[in-house]
Amino acid sequence: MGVQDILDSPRKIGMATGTVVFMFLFPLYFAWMPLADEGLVSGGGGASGEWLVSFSESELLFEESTVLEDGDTHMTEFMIGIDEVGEGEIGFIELIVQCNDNDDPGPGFSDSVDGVSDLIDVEGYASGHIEDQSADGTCTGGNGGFTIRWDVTTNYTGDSYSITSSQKTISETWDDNGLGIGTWSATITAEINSAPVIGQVVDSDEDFDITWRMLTYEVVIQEATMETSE
Ligand SMILES: [Ca+2]
Ligand SMILES: [Ca+2]
Repeated sequence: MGVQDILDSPRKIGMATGTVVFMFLFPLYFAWMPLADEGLVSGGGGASGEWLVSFSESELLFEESTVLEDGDTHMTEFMIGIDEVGEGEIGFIELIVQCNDNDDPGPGFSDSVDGVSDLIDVEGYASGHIEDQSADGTCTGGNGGFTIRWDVTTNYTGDSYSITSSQKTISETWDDNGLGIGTWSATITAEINSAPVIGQVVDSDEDFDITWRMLTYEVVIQEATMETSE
């Protein structure tokens, strides 16, 4: 089929013209889009400007308590599925273990706890974005225990700020990239210390309150209002 065959009727000529126009406009459109996004040309939806970026946060808690004797261990799990994350992004996940040893008469002989995570079933572990951690703490001072935090979104603080950028760039900055889904697991081990009182065991165990906390957020991008000085 030659050009003459293609262009042998007005209808076919019309179709060919339309195709040529489309082929011409199509690259122009895509050449223009990135410029529009960066705000270099006006009229793009993602025009660069000064934006106020803030975060609408919500949290999901899982709490449990356990009583452990010296050397006892307890495994705790926090299941995060797509439904738990919802429309948001995961900012961070915390494991908070609290204890308050007041069983011994007077100071000293404090109990303590240590914990180590097992995140092999968490999205992002295999790629090294989310790593296992361990921590320990004594059960004294009214806020005994330890807290471990994993940043799922890099550098997430939740603090609002203003920036001159494009909305697209801002949205791409605040993204958990699908990481954090899976079963967050940790094992805690108790160390119980008892004051040596002849004839009785003063302290044989301790209560541990375990809290898993997931903070999710949605990015709110608003036009920064110009401050006018009068
Ligand atoms: Ca003790
Ligand atoms: Ca105790």
